[in-house]
Amino acid sequence: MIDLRSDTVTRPTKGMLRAMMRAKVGDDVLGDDPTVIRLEEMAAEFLGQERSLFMPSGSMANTVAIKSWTQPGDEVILDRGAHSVNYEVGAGAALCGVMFSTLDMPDGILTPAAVESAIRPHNIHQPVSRLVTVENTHNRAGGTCYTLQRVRELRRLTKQRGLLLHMDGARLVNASAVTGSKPSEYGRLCDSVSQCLSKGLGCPVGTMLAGPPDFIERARRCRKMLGGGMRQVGYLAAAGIYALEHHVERVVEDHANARRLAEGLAEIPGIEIDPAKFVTNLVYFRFKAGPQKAQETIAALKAKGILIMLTSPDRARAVTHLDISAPDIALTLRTLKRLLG
Ligand code: TLP
Repeated sequence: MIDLRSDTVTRPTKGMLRAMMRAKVGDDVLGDDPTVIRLEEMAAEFLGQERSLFMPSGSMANTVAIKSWTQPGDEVILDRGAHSVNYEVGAGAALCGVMFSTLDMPDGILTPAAVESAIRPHNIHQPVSRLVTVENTHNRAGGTCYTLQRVRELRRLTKQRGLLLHMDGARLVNASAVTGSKPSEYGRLCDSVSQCLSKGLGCPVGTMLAGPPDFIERARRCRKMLGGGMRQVGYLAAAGIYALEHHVERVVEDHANARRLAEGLAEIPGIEIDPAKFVTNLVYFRFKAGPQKAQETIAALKAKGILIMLTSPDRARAVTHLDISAPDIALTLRTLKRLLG
């Protein structure tokens, strides 16, 4: 099976499984799981913050970050294509009671001018602009990356105007590999930052949410409220430790495979793609013949053991990861060529 639907589909490697089997565990809700404590210390340093918290998912990390920074009625400024707007089941509204003020950024990357235009004046009639969220890399925009300089500019603006800055860093290690700026350098500029363990880093589950101690204390209570307090979770934390030690640098291989894929797709007549746009592990493309051909092709690929996800009627996403090799990409391209030829 060549599963390109997402980088969330990876299976633990043998080394990771060994680390999980050997983990020393306790009860993390009672605060005494030694492996979780170690992972949280490592991730805090990795993300340039004082403390971190092991979350069950990236979605819960975003919700908990929003809930820990805001009051109901506050406004959160973010890109219209953001994961929190599109794929978190309305949690911002339902669980945090916040309004989303969405900006239309063509590449998903917020500019200080756009954010500034969305900040509300202090006025008794208006919601309070409280939080800016940036997504790095930006999923729906095709894995676009923030430069450190851009985050610095946003940091300056949010500080000046009394707002907070959260980074949804589900794929921050991928952004780092492209820009050369460390996750800790990005993290230091934000009030809170997350990094998923279950995507490019290859863990079965988990996301680290990092920030200052008072924020992490609120986040811990909030995670418990949402039912995300976990018990002998050191077995999963051990996978996270293993991933931070062994799987960070290797994401460049995923980027190289995504590049091979994007360039190969550009040579297939039935496909529309600008390969230069994809610099990380996410590749989006369109079937020129429209939705029916798209569906038929995806089904025919599936019958041959190749899984790709449609993200709209004629648009698909293919994601490279730990379980995808260069020969897998070559086979995918050969099969697609035959199907569309
Ligand atoms: N993204 C998933 C789907 O939910 C779309 C995927 O397959 O890409 N932030 C970003 C930028 C994400 O892409 C995702 C997952 C999350 C947060 C949420 O992570 P999980 O799946 O752990 O809740």
